[in-house]
Amino acid sequence: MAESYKNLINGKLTEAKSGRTFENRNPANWEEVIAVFPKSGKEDVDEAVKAARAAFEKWRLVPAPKRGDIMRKIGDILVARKEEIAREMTREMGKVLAETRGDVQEGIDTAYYAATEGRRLFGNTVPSELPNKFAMAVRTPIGVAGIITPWNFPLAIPTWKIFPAVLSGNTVVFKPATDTPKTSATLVEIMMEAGIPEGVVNIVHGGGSEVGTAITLHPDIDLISFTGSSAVGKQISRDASETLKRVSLELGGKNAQIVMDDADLDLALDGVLWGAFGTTGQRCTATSRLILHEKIYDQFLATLIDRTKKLRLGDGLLPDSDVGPCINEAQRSVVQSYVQIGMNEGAKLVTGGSIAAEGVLAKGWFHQPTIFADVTPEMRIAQEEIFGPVLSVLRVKSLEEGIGVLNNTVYGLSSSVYTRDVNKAFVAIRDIKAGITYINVPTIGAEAHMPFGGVKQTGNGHREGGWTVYDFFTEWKAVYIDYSGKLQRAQIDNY
Ligand code: UN1
Repeated sequence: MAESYKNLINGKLTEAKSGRTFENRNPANWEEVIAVFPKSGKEDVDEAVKAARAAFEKWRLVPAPKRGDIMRKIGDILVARKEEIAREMTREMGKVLAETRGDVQEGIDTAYYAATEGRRLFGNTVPSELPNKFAMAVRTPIGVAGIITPWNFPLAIPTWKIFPAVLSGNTVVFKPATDTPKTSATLVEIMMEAGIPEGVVNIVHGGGSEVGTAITLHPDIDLISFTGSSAVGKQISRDASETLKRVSLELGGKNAQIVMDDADLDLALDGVLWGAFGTTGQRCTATSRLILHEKIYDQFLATLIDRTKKLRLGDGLLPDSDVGPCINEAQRSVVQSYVQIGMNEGAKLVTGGSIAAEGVLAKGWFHQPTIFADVTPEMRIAQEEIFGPVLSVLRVKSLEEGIGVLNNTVYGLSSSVYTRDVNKAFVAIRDIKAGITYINVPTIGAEAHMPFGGVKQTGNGHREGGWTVYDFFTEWKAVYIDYSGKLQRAQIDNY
């Protein structure tokens, strides 16, 4: 019998009111049921919001350094349980063990950053224009945050959102992805063990159209932080506008790596292999396009094809697997449909292109690492996010043309340029339209203490990570204190 999980609302384990459940399965071996979770609905969200709202009135008054102490403890527990959580995460979503360890590490880094932020949460003091008057701006908690997260970083992304939300004094209703509910349940369990009070973090499992929509429309939720597809992000934005919620959206990408003719080509090769096929291409920062200078195009492509063919597909728990499965059958079908689109558009399929179902691979949702060459900028495989192990290769004559091609999508999350020419590097940093630009580094691998997010249709202008995410989870309050003992009229009595 598979393990059975519940929601956690106001510190109590509760079934979905409907009594319905859903299963969570291993994408590398679909026969393996990992656990059963409640399929919740609006009525469960209502309970969670009530609990979070009541808890907010106490939690907002806890000194931030004290909230930070709990964050430190969460970090310590994550350190102690890192290996166990990583193994469970690989079973749950398929990426290889080195990567799930990295995912947990990103959560640890975020916890320790939040711990220290409890002793900062800096505001500003500024001079008043009037004598004997003091002016300052302080950060205040906002209220109840709805947190809706994807399956590709089942621990790291929830921590990016929940830790700063809670450290800032907000309370949380958390809906994790239905493909990865177990890692999320473990995270919440750890938060409780570390001393997060009942009601401050509530987890409600279930689908986007039921739980997600109920969160987004709920009048008593003040802000929404969402990472996922652009289509869902746009819907959330529309729904949240009904109650004028503050919304942070982290959506799609069509990230590119440019390789110039002066680059260290071995380094660039390692970079694109990792960026394109790490996490089976299922990162919003994944390298989906490779833009090669014409002088190195043929040589680089040949070596890339060779190295890609050597990547070993397999269960991420096995030490010799390089690339795990797609998350589920539907996602693998999306990948397959883009392979068909690429062929119909006249791009040249140079390796991969099929599902991988030899031997034990037949048990899971594996797809061969796939490369299309001779892709042109207007093709759909150069424009649309695929979220799988498919790389489109384009040819350019100069850095300027490369940057133009790189910028020519509706997205703007991550970008990368390989060059040894410092002048070219700085031109690229200036002219690339993206939230993240790497020089001689692949498009993946952002660090937890730096701003994370994108421009254009990748998001709506907010940033996660580092100090910047605290701007989203706090509200500025301007405070004036007049100690002159008389009425002083600003803009009037002093001019
Ligand atoms: C994502 O793909 O949604 O920068 C997040 C990276 C990781 C985070 C990716 N640290 O690739």
